[in-house]
Amino acid sequence: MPQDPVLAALAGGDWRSGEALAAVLGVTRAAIWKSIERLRREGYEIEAEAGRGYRLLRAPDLLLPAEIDRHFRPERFVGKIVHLDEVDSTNRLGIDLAREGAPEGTAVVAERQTSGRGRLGRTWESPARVNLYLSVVLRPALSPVEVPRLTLAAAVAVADAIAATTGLRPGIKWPNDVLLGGRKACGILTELEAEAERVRFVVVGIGVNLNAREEDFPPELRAKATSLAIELGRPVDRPAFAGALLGALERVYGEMLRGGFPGVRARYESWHVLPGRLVTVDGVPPVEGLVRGIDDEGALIVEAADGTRRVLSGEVTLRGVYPTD
Ligand code: BT5
Repeated sequence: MPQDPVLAALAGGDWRSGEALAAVLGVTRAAIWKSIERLRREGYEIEAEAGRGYRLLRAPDLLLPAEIDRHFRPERFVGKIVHLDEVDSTNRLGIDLAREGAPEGTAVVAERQTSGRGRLGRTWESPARVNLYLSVVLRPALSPVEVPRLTLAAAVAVADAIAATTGLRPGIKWPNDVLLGGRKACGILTELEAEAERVRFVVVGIGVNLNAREEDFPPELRAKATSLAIELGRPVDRPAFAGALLGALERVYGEMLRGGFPGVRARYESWHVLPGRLVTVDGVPPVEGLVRGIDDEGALIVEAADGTRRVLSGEVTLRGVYPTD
């Protein structure tokens, strides 16, 4: 999405006169003033002084599309970002937009969710203005059974983005929890609409705890949830992280379309924390054993007492990572 031209012209933080802005952008000075007023309403602090013009002092700490755009140059994705202060669920809105024909890469971000969705009807805690709640519309040429691999690929994108922007070392717990220091920092929920053999669209929903403090989580979650800020001891730049994540997602998604899951498997394995651990995977009956790793289809390989098992879905319980629900 093209950045706001006035904002782009002020981005360096230097004084720019109204006259010069109007000339460069080919609009009237009144139009410049209108843009300044709109940016201020969005929370930008812009100083104005007679004779000198305008100067950008501070961008708001919000996930505004213009701020995310500064950290994301789309190649495959359409680059449209819908930003809301509050929404029930970014996935719900993403699905509605996809049904209306939203192109691939359309993203929804919100400062707060009132009904953030986890898997299997669970809830995703979504406190206001501290984290990232992001949903991206994808239209991959995949069959529905291949879609869970896309969720694994999204976990790789999150881990890559965390490592690249903070230097922290995240871990992925199969299938798609991203952990920091053994606690959950991110959850991914992929929803899709499909015909028998063909996916119509996929909405990949990603919740990343960025600047949440312990007290932003309900008490029962504090022992098993964390955020980038808790781990780093300082807040992170939320729009910069969102931009980095969109870039990582676009890259991993491209690799997935070119080479299938085998193309991202090695990167997944580099973050995976389960190999060599004893686990129980729920199901009827549950599978218990030693994790060997994953295969080319993203299935978890577990060495059980009665032989090697391929697990395609389920909740993994592991002592010492975090207590399960
Ligand atoms: C997930 O579910 O981990 C998927 C969460 C996906 C959330 C994103 S936010 C943007 C998009 N829009 C949505 O409405 N959803 C997606 P699951 O594996 O079922 O894990 C849910 C469990 O994680 C809960 O039952 C809690 O125990 C725990 N949990 C809830 N909120 C959390 C948080 N903010 N941080 C860490 N753990 C949390």
